[in-house]
Amino acid sequence: MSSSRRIGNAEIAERLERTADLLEIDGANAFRVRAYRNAAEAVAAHAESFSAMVERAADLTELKGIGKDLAAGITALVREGALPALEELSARVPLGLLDVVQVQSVGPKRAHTLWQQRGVTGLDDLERVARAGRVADLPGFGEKTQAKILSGIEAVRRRDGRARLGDADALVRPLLALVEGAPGVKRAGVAGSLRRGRETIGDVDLLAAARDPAPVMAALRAADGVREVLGSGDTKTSVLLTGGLQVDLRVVPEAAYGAALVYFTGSKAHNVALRQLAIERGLKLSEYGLFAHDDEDPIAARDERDVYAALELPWIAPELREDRGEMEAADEGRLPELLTLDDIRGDLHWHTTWSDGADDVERMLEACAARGYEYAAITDHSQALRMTGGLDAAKLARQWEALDAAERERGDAAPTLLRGLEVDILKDGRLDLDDDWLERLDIVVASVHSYFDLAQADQTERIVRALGHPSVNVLAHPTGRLLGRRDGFDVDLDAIFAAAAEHGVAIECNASPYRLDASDVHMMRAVRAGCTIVIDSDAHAAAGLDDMRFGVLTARRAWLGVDQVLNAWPLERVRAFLGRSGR
Ligand code: DGT
Ligand code: CA
Ligand code: CA
Ligand code: ZN
Repeated sequence: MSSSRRIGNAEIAERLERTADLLEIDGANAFRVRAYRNAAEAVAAHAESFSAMVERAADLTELKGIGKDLAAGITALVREGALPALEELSARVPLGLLDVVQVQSVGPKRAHTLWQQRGVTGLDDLERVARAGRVADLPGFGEKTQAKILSGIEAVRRRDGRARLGDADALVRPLLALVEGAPGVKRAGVAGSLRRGRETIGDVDLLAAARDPAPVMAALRAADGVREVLGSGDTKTSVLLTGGLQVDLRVVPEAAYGAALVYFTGSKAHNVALRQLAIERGLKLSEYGLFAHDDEDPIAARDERDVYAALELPWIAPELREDRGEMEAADEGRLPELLTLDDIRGDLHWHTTWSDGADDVERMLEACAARGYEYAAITDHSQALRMTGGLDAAKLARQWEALDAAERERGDAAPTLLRGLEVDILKDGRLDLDDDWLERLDIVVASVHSYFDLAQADQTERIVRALGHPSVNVLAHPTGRLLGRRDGFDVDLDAIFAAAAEHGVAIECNASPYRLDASDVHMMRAVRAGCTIVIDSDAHAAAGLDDMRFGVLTARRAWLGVDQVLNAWPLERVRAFLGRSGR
């Protein structure tokens, strides 16, 4: 019986290629791999449709590169819609490894090693073990390869859709420095969604002020990491970076920089509202400036503040420019005083080598001190997360002995160390540690790391039950989403926020750019429900503490100020919130 849909040569070739990839990852004989690759090439290059050839029972082995086994396989694929060798391999070799071999500097051989020796079955696994430093020590890998693999994973992920805020930010910093340093540049900055701090970025918008745009455009075109120049003229240059992210650069005269910055920062909805207001005031707003009717010279254009002021508005922070009521608030003089990174006094969620962190307690505390923190809470994983080396009571007791020693060593040096644990919420809502230990902790961060696919009612009940436990202080990453990879689990967030408010549990804004969870809109709902927010880096290494700024950006997008954010408070007030005066 022939399958209803006739399979094309390109698709047959693709299946053969995939079979070759899986064979190679599986560690198969090189000749067999080669045979599949040759066949794929032969099929792709062949003029007549293989489906038609099978239908008229042509002898496929007469074609160069196709032996008896392959001919049988292709015939089965055309007739049954499945290639037997591929079916057999797919049942055995994790298909996620096909993504893993896309990562720069991982070929099939290395994928095989990662799979067999580290249990890697996809990009997520690969990232986890690489971040934990467990790739470098594999034979033939090393630190350099591990670092390359980590950036390669980003590149593979970015290929589809929007980039994460953190990735776009990291890629753009050197480009912005280049633009700022280009001949004749008076001012330069980031605009668009990246300036507004959105959690994902469609493309990056850069703006520069210079009389002569040519050398500025040239600097971007020649930048490291530019794969392709999509277009380049006097006012705009667009390039594609190696990972697939697009960057648009506009160059304007210095006298119009402010108006252009307003325009290209957006959002579109905010711009529309601004233009409408200008019309009501008898003015005209464009990317060139704010004009009185028929005048050639603008009333305001040089600075953003001038443009807003001429519209009789205070300057509106970019994070608020989403048409979520900021125009009315500005008009009525009730814009919030937004949180800044400087307001942050401590980080209450990070990991060490006691579970899956890369740095030890001393190193993490030093890094917290370097960021000027007054307090910091160690929060390694609890035992349920076995692959992280999570802590049970016995291991926690050992950790505390080590912390005692560390504290004796440090004396009164800032930051004050709070003893915490990131305790798993079990399937039924119980916590992954005995009550007597939970009570002794300074801070209990509760989170879901398992059973993501419970029905909404069950998931909600499970979390609400955990929030009702008297020792819980924080609900970490409340939806469990991973940006660009995994949606949050199905849960009634308003019920969760109500329970959190009732029990005095803070809702976390997990600042990792992979999570940003709670999101800006979720935080708005949480605060409206009466919850306190805590912004945590969830760092798994010292450098990860810097993710705090992405959390602050996201909190600003939620209109938050110092008063709503636990870790912007002095230690005494934090302790009062945690309901513990010390052990
Ligand atoms: P993205 O790139 O999807 O993450 O989001 P944006 O906001 O960066 O959007 P993008 O890159 O298309 O445009 C940058 C800004 O330029 C946008 O926020 C507002 C402004 N803009 C672009 N096109 C228009 C338009 O057709 N009308 C108005 N009013 N503004 C526009
Ligand atoms: Ca953009
Ligand atoms: Ca753009
Ligand atoms: Zn964590």
